[in-house]
Amino acid sequence: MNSPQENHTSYQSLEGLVNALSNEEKSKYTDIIRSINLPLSAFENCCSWSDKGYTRNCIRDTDKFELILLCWEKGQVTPIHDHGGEECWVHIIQGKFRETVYNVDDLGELNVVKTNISNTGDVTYMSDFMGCHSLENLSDARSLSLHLYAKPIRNCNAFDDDLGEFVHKDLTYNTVFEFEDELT
Ligand code: CSS
Ligand code: FE2
Repeated sequence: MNSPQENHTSYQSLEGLVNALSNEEKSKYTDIIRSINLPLSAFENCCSWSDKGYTRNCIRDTDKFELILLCWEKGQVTPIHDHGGEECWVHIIQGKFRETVYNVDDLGELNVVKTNISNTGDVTYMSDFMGCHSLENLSDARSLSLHLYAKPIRNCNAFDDDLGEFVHKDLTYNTVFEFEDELT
């Protein structure tokens, strides 16, 4: 069997990546997201940072998919959350992350199913049938992760530690990137 690298070119620009995601079927998304080999500089205009939490920076949002760059200060972490019924691929652009996967048992208790450490270049996949998860920047420095959702996630359920239950959460962007040929 051919490796993804043999089947697909490595995407040399963000625009090339976005075009591939627009033109290909969802069944190709795992191969595409694994083939990304972009320099850090490709993402520098998409970054924003906040002491309040990781930031969500939109690269492209269509009816079919959503590609966002998450920017993490040291120690920042997501709440435990699901993915609104959509598929989620994560490519670590820079840094080291811990993913903790949970399921909810018959009593409504959250149980850890597994933890997974990802480093620069690693790709992970998540979907609601696998449970819910949290992601944490374990690096001693800022980190970047690229997230592909198909279709886009407009909202999800996130665990509220104070309430001890999941709450509905609308997902928003900190920044929206515009490609040069789209600037007016
Ligand atoms: N689902 C989270 C990131 S961890 S996959 C989000 O989109 O904010
Ligand atoms: Fe997630």
